[in-house]
Amino acid sequence: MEKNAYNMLLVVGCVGMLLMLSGQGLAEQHVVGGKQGWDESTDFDSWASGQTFKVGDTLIFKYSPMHNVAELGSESAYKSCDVGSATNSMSDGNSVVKLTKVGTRYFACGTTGHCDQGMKVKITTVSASSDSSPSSSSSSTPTSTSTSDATYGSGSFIFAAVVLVMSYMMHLLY
Ligand SMILES: [Cu+2]
Repeated sequence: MEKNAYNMLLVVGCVGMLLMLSGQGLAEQHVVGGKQGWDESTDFDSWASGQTFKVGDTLIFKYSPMHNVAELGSESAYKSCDVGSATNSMSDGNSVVKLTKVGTRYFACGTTGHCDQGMKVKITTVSASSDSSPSSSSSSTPTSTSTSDATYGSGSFIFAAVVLVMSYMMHLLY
């Protein structure tokens, strides 16, 4: 009885910590198109509208060899499916794209006809710390990546501390 109560506390505490850590903006991975992946049958507009892309997040394109991923440099190239002007092309079937800065990026399938069939997606990335932007205007140092590294670092430290404390408590209990 007493033990069960302690175990419950431990579980609740642990889950709480994990929620806090995930709330701190740990980088998220977005599998483009969800379960269907990078395929011409996927509705990418509705998929993308259900996602929030933040700086530091990662896109993962999963597809069969008949497809590839071409990154397009402009909205007009995206609209007209000008895959010939691609700034970057990937065809390994499991392409990882890191969202490193705020802005819009355009991706399409380079296989003939696929983009016209709707196999394209527009990704708008927002700031990872939109709710806690720094107040001072003078210190506009472009250190968004190092800031998130620091956050991640302290998060790992807290997590390690929790694991240590928990193992100590488990030792006391049993
Ligand atoms: Cu395709």
